[in-house]
Amino acid sequence: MQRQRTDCPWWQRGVIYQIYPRSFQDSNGDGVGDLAGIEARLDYVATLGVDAIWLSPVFPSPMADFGYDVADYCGIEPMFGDLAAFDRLLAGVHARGLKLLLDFVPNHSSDQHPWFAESRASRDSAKRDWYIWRDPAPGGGPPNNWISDFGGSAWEWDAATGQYYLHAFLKEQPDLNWRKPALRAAMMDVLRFWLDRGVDGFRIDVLWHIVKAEGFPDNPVNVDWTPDRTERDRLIQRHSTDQPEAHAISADFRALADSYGERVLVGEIFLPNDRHARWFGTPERPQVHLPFNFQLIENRWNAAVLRRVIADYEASLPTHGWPNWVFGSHDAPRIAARIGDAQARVAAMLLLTLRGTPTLYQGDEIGIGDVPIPPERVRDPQDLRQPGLGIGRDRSRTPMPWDGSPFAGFSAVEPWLPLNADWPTRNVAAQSDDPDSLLTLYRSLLTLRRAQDALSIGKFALVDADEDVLAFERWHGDDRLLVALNLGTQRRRLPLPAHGAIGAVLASTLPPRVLDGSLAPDEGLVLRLEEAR
Ligand code: TEU
Repeated sequence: MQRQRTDCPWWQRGVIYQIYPRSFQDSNGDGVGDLAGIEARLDYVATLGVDAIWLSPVFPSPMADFGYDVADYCGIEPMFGDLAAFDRLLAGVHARGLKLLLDFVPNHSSDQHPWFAESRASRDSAKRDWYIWRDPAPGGGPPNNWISDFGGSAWEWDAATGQYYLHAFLKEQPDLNWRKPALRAAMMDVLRFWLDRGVDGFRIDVLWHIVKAEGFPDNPVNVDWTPDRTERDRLIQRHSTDQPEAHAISADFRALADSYGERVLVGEIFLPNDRHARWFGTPERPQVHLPFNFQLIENRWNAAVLRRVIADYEASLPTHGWPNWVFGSHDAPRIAARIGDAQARVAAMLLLTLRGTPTLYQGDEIGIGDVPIPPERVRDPQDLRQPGLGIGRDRSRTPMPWDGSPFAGFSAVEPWLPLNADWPTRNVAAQSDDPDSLLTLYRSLLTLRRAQDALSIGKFALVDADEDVLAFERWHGDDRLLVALNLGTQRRRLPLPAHGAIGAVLASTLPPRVLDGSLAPDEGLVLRLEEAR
C-alpha cells in the first residue's frame, strides 16, 4: 500500500496544552501564578507529552476579566513577570522542543489602555474612532438593543463626551474599531512584536466578534430564550458578530503569520458548523489554521449525540481544513465535574484518538472535578454579574495541585482561588507515582499518539456499535486501529471492525484483561487491527 505523506506541520500532529497563568505555579509568594513558575514546571509539560503551550493572557491588565482586558499589548503584567522573564520562558519552551502560543485579544482592550484614555478624552481625539462611539438612540438611551455577553446593555454612557461606547463584554473592555485602518495597523504591529520575539503563534480571543454590522441594527430576539439561560442569549448576535469583513482581517492575520514560516493561529469561534468552517478561509486565502471546536464541551456525554456531532463536524470541514477538539478551558465546566472520574478516563481516550488537534486544559490530566467556590471568594466577573445561573468560571480556574506540601506546592501562601478539596490525594506527584492514575493514562495515550501516525494524522471513520458505545477506526498506510468507548454503565458488545480482525490492545481505560468480545462499563480500548486471514 502506498505510504501517505508524513511531512505534515507540527500543529496537525501535535497536542496543545492550555496554561492559565494565574493558576499554574506561583514563584514569588503572592498566591497568583507567574511566568517564572511556569518556567520551573516546563519539565512536567514536556514529559506529559504535549507539543505546544497556549498561555492565556499575560499582558499588563487591571484584571477586570483576568487578563482578557489588556492595557498594553506589548508588555508583560508585573504580577506575572517582565519581558526578560518571558524571553526566558520562551527559550525554555523551545529548548524542550515545545512551541508557545500567546493569547491575542483583538476585539477589545482594557478601558485602562492608553488608546482608550485618548479615545474617550474628547470627541475630537485622534483615536476617538479606534473604539466604537455612538450617539444615544433618537428617544434617548443606548444606540441599539445589543446585550453584553456578561449581561446588561453592551453600551456604556460617557457623560463627559455625551456618547455611548460599545463593549461586548465588561464595560472595562471597550470594543476596538477594526474598520479603522490605523487601529488595524497598530494591531498588526502587536502580532509582529511577538512573532519577532519568537512565539509560535496565537490563540485569538473571540475572533468572530471583531467587526460589527454597518449601521448597528438591532439584533433579532431569540424566541427560544428561557430565564435559565444567560441574558446574552435573549438576542441572536446576528449583527454584532460573524461579519464578512472579519474574515478578511482573519486572512490578513494568516498572511502575516505565514510570512514568518510555520506559525499557527487558533481562532476562538462559537458558531454552527456551516459558519464555523468559513474561518478556515479558502486554499488561496486561508484564515486560521484551527478554528476552535468546542462541540465536546457543548454537547451531552452520550454516544449517540457525540456520534452525530463528530460526523456532522467532519462533514462540515473543507478539504483544506484540519479538525480540532477541545474538552475543557478556563471558561467551561471541568470535564471530570460533568461526567465523573470513570468516564473522564474514557474522555481522555476520546480526545487523544479523534482525528484532529486536541487541546488539553491544565488540570484535566489529573481529573480535577467541581470545586465549589464559597460566595465570598467568587472572582469571575461573569458570575458576579449574573449570579445564580451556575455559570461561574472560577471553579475551572483553581490552582494546579502539584504535591502534598502546603498549598499543594502551588504557592507559599493561600492561593487567589481555593484548591480542589481533594488536593492532598489528587495532585500531580501522587498521580505520577500511581500506574492506575488518570495522569498515567494521559501520559501513555500521548506516547501512543506520538508513536502511531494512524492516531495523529490518520484517516477516520465511525463504526457501527451498540447503544452507549462510540467506536471508530483510524488508519494510516497499513496501520489500522479500532477505538471503542463505552460511555455507559452496562456491559456492551465490542463492536466488530469494518476491516480486519481485532489484534493487540494498545491502550485501555481499565486494568489489563483478556478480551472476550465485550466492553465493560467505563471501558475504552485502542486496539490494533490485523489483516483478516
Ligand atoms: O471567551 C469568549 C466567550 O465566548 C465566553 O464569554 C464564553 O461564551 C463564556 O465564557 C462561556 O461560559 C473569551 C475568553 O475565553 C474569556 O475568558 C473572556 O472572558 C472573553 O473572551 C472576553 O475576552
